[in-house]
Amino acid sequence: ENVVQHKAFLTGDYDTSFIDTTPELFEFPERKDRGTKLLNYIGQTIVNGHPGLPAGKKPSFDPPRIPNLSAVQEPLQGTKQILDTQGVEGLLTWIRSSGKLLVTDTTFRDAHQSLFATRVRTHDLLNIAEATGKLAGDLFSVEMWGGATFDTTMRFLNEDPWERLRLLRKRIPNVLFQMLFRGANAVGYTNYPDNVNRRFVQLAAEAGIDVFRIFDSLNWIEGMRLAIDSVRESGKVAEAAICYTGDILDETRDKYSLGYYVDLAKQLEQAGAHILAIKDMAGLLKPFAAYKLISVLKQEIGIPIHLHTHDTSGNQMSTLVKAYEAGVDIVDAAISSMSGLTSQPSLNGLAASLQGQPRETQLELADLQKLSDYWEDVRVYYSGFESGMKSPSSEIYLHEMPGGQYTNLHQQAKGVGLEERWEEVKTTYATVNRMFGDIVKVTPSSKVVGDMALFMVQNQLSEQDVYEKGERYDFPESVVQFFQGYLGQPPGGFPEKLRDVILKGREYFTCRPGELLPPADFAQVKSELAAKLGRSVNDYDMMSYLMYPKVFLDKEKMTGEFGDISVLDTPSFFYGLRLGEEISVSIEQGKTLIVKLIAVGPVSPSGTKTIYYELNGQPREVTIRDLS
Ligand code: 3PY
Ligand code: ZN
Repeated sequence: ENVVQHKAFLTGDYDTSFIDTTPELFEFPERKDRGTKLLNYIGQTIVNGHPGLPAGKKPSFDPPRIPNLSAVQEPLQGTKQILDTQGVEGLLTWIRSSGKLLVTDTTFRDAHQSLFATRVRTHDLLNIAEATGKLAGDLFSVEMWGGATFDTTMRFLNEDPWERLRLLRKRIPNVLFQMLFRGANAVGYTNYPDNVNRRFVQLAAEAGIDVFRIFDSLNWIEGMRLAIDSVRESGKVAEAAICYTGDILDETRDKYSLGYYVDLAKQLEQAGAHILAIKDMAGLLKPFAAYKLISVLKQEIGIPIHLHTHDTSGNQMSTLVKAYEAGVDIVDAAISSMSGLTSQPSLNGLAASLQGQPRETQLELADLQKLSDYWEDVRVYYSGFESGMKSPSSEIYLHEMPGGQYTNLHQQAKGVGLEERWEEVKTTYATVNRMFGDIVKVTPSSKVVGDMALFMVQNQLSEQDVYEKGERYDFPESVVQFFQGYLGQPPGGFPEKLRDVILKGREYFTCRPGELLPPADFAQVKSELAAKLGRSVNDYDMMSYLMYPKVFLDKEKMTGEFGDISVLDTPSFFYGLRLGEEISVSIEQGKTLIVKLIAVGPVSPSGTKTIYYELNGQPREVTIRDLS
């Protein structure tokens, strides 16, 4: 509120001292600037493009089909109400007696993480959120947070991950929200101090997460206990995961045997897990192996079992069906137009497969189709981030790369000029796994394997070269830290010869990294951050900063420069505007900007271009540096 809007001013109820005693009335904050900031962002995107996408080539897109929801009955009642009214034990009892195969929809998280490098914007999630809650209200949960989303929302989309969570929660009041939590690595790539992880869980629970899928990237149970306890303390559901790798049916490969997984599952149950997840992040769990594993687990443990897989091989619908036969309680799937390949198997397909069976899903095919229509339309906005994979690939059994990593590593390889050598990167990935002693590969251990593979390809190093000439090379920081023990301990320990080559005399440890990390001083971090940003900060900001200090500060800087760009539609966000194109941007409730691109000037001698617009009918121009 500034002076001209002040009630006292409007009613003439003031004397001149009012002006001296109320200086804040003369602060005209950035509001008057919001239009210019947005024009700058659009101009910047037109001239220099969005990272990873070509500049100046905005394709034509039809508006997405958003389902009409007038026939849906309110109020909505779903698993969220069961948890909120009956608590975790009530929910577990309900799971056991529901009489149907329960389904988690991963479309909002793992599907796009795995298909196009986690680039889906909150804007596109919000447009289908209400329909998801209403048309798929019988879902067990919606996986919509965690994993790589925390990083990418800030790094690539200039969004606040917490805001995404809050906004979705408002629109989907009836279905449990689920996140992927990397144990001691929270939502990052490294271990964080214990008090940071504990606080993260509390904040996520407060902001709307109900089910925490907790895993450790080396299946090291010591790395998971603190997260399990924190989730239990927050009154939410602790779903602890065994990460599946190898092949329990292959008797020549006995490191990850049936016995290994059963033992791990029992330990997790004892550690307090409410639900056991089988996290098959690379899609290696073959149909008959799933049948065997789940049949045995059903006998050996008492908690419900939730199966997660990726369909890279094309085999995983069969895996879900065999898991169903073995009595699995909950499975993950993605809306059909966002399913398959490195993503999850099709939710629509699964619902159809089980129609008429004793534990059919009770999800309506016609309703799921409407959700799929929407995503079919929206997916094309992101095609620049897809890997180009066109068909299922059994190569996954050779390189064992997690679905969630495939497109990300592909982007990373492209970024360092190795696009042409992608095939080599994949085979080297398998070599590195063998060199590391055959480890579980899932974030962040998978990133270490990926970093080492890229390093070897870039430096033309064979396995032999690493042992023979390794002392001449500084290996990537992530690889060094891995061998020091910062991600925990792999089953069977580290290969010593390679550790010596990598560490070059540096120390390593075998205790839990959290024991070595001093606790964060939250009050101090907050005041430091407030000073850096010149504004007050809350615990959510603090947590984003603790997870990703540089990424968070860069995001804040971008916001300072361009304002809130999450309000833009996705094609305009990625490609700017075409000449003559007009868009309407709702910047807040009841406030809309109409932006039209009139002309783009030539490059000036100083290397800038002038962009001519109409903003709400008024001519405006901005000057943008051409970085090409
Ligand atoms: C993540 O940690 O982001 C994953 O999806 C691992 O599978
Ligand atoms: Zn996954």
